Amino acid sequence: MAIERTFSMIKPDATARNLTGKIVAKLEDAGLRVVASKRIHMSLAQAEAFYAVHKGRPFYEELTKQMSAGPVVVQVLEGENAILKNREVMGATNPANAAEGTIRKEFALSIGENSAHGSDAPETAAEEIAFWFSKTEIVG
Ligand code: DAT
Ligand code: MG
Repeated sequence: MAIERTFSMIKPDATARNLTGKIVAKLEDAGLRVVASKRIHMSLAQAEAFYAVHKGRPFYEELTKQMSAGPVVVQVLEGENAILKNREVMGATNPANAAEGTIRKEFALSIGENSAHGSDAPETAAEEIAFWFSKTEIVG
């Protein structure tokens, strides 16, 4: 299996409840390594650009408002099969469907305020990493 990099974000609902460490611990316990990390407060325009793939969906406005409403922690994770592994540790988008022990099962408040983001494929991982990080900020 290949060593991959993926993009991860701890969302405003989670930073507001001081859950950053608990979420990172779950990722690290699964064998993922944080090779870049920063806390930022994105603008509405940045949220709209980052989530442009969802433009036109009924939840787009709520989503972009929530993502720019408070600080987030953006991260690059590295490890075996990191893209899928991160998605597994996060759990299903809707916390009602998330498996026991996952980030969203334990911490998410709702389908919108679901505590974590993770890239869903190699192409989106590369795009999302490049959206938030320069090459020199990633230290493997
Ligand atoms: P994921 O974050 O699991 O990749 P997604 O890409 O389908 O899910 O959607 C991006 C985010 O948009 C998701 O984390 C929360 C929000 N969202 C998705 N579907 C929603 C819905 N039906 N109602 C409210 N928010 C939703
Ligand atoms: Mg997604």
